[in-house]
Amino acid sequence: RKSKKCITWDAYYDVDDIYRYLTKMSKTYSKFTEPIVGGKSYEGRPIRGLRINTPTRNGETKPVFFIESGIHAREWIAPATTTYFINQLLTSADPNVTRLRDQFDWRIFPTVNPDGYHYSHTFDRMWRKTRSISSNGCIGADPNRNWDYNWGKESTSHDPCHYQLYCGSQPFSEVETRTLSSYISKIDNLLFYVSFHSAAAILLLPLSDSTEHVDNYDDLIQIGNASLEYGSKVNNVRYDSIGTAAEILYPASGGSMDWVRHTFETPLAYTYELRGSSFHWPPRRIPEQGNEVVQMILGLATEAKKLKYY
Ligand code: ING
Ligand code: ZN
Repeated sequence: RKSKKCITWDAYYDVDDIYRYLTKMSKTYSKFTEPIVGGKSYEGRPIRGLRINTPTRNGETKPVFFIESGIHAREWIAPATTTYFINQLLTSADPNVTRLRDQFDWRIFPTVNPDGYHYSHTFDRMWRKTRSISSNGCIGADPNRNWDYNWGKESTSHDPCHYQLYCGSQPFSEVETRTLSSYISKIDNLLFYVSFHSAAAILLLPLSDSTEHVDNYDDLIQIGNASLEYGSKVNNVRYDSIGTAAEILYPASGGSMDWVRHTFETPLAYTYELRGSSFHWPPRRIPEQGNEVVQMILGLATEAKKLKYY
């Protein structure tokens, strides 16, 4: 049975409602948006997204800003803030936000693990993984351990029955990561890759499984700090820290951000862990984090421009 709810950011919505919202916005703003499909899921759902790309005067191409959320099913605040962010990009009259909208070719995918997300809404609130069935009958792999860079090493399990961290039978064993990675491979001019998780209130940089720093680490820190500074002004809350996962959280291999950074040398790749505790965040307070995310992304773009990344 399909629900028919309109998204209003005072509740959490299942994937059908989110997809209907994306379709609606692509029609309302058809002059400069289009529905995009980044791949598909084990149970056959599309990974739907929205491209926002306002026309330029001379038809020149813009750097791509890619956003992905919901790779972990139970982290509901992530898709909620991503759709909130889309809504602000499309409807805000704030000149900072309209300028932000016009500067990039946006590819935004709120729920890249749609099966898991749906399952967390209907059967198990704490579900994290995909819903693929292993040969031994256990269900799901962690889609943020399944990408083909240093696969299967840190903070990972090779046991298909592990509730959280099973990395899959091989790199890209999951159709969601395989198809989404293929979509990403076809993007030219990818400047920003941002992934939203919850709920540690930290900002992570690549690479996640080593304490060695990438060549533009200092820039990543400077741009990331600007982002957190912008965000902190919204509600007077500051994220706890910024750095690589290996240094400020735990070393972890096989995540999307690291594969993108390593494979394409994408200059600016980040993972935000939004706020909350135990993946719970009161639904009526979604706009609070949504507005924070708008400012944090604006901070990223502003500082990156200062450092001449675009
Ligand atoms: N945290 C992330 C996780 O996948 C992370 C942290 C991000 C690790 C990026 C590696 C790469 O474990 C949550 N909350 O899922
Ligand atoms: Zn997560």
